[in-house]
Amino acid sequence: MNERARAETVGQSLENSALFMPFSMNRQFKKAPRLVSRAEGIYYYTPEDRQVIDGTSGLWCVNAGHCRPKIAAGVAKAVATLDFAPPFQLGHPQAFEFADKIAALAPKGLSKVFFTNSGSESVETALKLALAYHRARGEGHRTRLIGRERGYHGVNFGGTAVGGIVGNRKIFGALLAGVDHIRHTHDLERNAFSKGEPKHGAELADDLERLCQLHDPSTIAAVIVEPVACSTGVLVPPVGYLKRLREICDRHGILLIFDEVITAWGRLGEPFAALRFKVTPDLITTAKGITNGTVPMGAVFMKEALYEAFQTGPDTAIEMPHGYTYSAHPVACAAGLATLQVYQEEGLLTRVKELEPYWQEQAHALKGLPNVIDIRNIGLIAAIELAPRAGAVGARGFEAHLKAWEQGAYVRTTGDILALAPPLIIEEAQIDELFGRVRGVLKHIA
Ligand code: PXG
Repeated sequence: MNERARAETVGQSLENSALFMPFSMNRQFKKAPRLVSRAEGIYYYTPEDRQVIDGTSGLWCVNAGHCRPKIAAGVAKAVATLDFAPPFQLGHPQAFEFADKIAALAPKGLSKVFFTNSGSESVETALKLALAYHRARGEGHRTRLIGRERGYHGVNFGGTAVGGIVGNRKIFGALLAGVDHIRHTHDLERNAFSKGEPKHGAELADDLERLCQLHDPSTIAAVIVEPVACSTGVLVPPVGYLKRLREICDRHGILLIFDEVITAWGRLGEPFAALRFKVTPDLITTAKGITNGTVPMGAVFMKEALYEAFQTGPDTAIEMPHGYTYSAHPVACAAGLATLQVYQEEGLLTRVKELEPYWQEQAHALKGLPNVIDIRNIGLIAAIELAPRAGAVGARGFEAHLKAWEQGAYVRTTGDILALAPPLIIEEAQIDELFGRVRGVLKHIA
């Protein structure tokens, strides 16, 4: 049976499926499903065994490539040895080992780690820690949380509130009180076709100063931004922008949180984007690549001073009434430790430094194709922005997504922006293969 015929058969059987798919067009998908049944290296395989190049590392998480035997073995061993251990008032050795190992990779000073199960939970944890930290130091009046337009910080209430993607916010009511947003940095007029950090826009960081004047800085607890805003379509920070945000936060005693759910774990050629941009936040949230996407896990890194601020009551007091049943889950810790071993043995946390010039060149070689209004890149990430069709924003982008799938490339799209971020093990010839397929798609999209 050819793939189309098979898909139709599967489609019929999925149309009444119980599954409510997340962030998906359920009706469209169930009519014409796109399914994968196995994966290896940088490729997915459909149930018909058609090979599809994974242009987005799953959902920006499979940094070491798919189905790595060492990670599979680590996970299998953990499941059979210690399937679960309560993380409250009890521990298991791998939780401590993993925390110490990843803290050693974090920017200097971010020496303590709190485990969660996802990026969304990491964000909630970081926001709560920020509020509790100020309170512990007698600054309980710092209750405001500041995000940025077009930011994505997961889907729980705090993350949705500080997030700045309108479609993700508008149907969920009032969200959190006391949240405000600084302006986003996307500026095609001045920065289209930038390679790496765009030249213009450092001054947009001063929008934080504006909010400080509006609300009074003493009311602001924390600012959260993605160093590179990926979900919204890859917004690379302008030169000097992050440094300027840091300075404003320092001036006013505001905590700076970098949401590195995507940008950590080698994506930008360093273990964390903070190291690449040489700007140190007070907290870092992460997830995804921490276990190469195999087992759900997230983490929040914090400066020693945050941890210390909570260690003031009697020894018999619980310092932080926060945590999850599955914080530091033994299977996730095993996946994380095995992932880290693979990252380190293969130099993946810094490999992108070597790949980036070639990646950049190939991405920008798509300039001039129909409807391409911008190409931008940093690390092993690239975005191709297409002009929207009149009266149908997103239609061209979604068509590109579908066509790419047909042509053997899995590519994420958000609106009319294609985002590419393959596994960090990709070779130059495979970069050619990926861009070759994308080129084929763009040539044929009206
Ligand atoms: N923060 C950031 C910066 C993220 O990118 C989250 C928080 C939430 O993580 P969880 O693990 O709760 O999903 C994310 C997640 C996409 C895409 O295609 C991006 C994410 C998730 C799904 C799709 O851009 N980022």
